Amino acid sequence: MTQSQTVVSTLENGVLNVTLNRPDKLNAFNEDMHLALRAAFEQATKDDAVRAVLLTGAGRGFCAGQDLGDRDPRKSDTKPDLGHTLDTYYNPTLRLMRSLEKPIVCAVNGVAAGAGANIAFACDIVLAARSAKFIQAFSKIGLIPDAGGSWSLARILGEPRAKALALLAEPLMAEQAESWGLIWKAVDDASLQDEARAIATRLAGGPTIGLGLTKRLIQAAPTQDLDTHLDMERDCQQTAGFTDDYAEGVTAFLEKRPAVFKGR
Ligand code: LHQ
Repeated sequence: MTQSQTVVSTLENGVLNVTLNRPDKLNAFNEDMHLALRAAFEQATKDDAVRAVLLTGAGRGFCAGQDLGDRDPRKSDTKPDLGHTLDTYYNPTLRLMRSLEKPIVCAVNGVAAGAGANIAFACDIVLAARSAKFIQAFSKIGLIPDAGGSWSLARILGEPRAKALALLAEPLMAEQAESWGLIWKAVDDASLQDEARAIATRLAGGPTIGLGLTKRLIQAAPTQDLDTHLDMERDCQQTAGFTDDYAEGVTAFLEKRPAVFKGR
């Protein structure tokens, strides 16, 4: 199915394939693309047939952040309210991605700049083509890293690397991003889509509720103490234990056969 030309989405084997599709602009965000990407994550949230998401970009780039052609200061007498832009476009999508209790795999097929890089870092398992690079381009135009970037960079990398990347806006190659723990894996360009699809398909055939609860726990861990977290693990394990997929997983183990999970 396709809701928009700027984001193409299709459902295949439980995987919602979501492709940013403005290749002549390196998939920079215009209003239509913002709304279409959000709609895709809304579908992923509501539709039980979606059990994993695979996000990538069409053409040679992943996403170059906000379309700066839409923001030409020479064509406006008033200063823009970028806080409103974040409230209206980026932040709802980021919140949907983080609260979606299904895995999001990201295949970074080429340059990821500005908000484009930070959308990738909000995904759960990020693979990048070896030739891809990540650029916190914001400081070049007087802005701060948005789309969750100042949060995820500080959390994942710590202050020294987060600050240098954000203040200098120098490109970070995929292999360096992997060695810093910012992404899961850098892979050969030619095998990126196959490797990412294999991971997404495997996750879509997994115990969706257990995977979603695992995502919730790992995201909650940095902001709570161990006691609180142990209680949360208890509650999530209780929920997981009530699923058909848990019964199937154990039965399959005892019967020495592969489990067939239904996502419930
Ligand atoms: C683009 C863009 C682009 C339009 C490439 N826009 N056309 C911002 C403002 C408001 C609200 C809140 O949030 C934000 C968040 C942000 O994302 S700020 C950061 C915005 N992004 C950037 O500053 C990155 C700008 N792009 C670049 O620095 C380069 O294009 C990169 C390094 C991404 C790629 O460089 P190249 O591989 O050399 O490609 P290119 O520069 O030749 O770009 C190819 C085409 O894509 C070109 O169009 P053309 O018609 O000349 O072929 C670019 O103008 C266009 N393009 N990024 N963000």
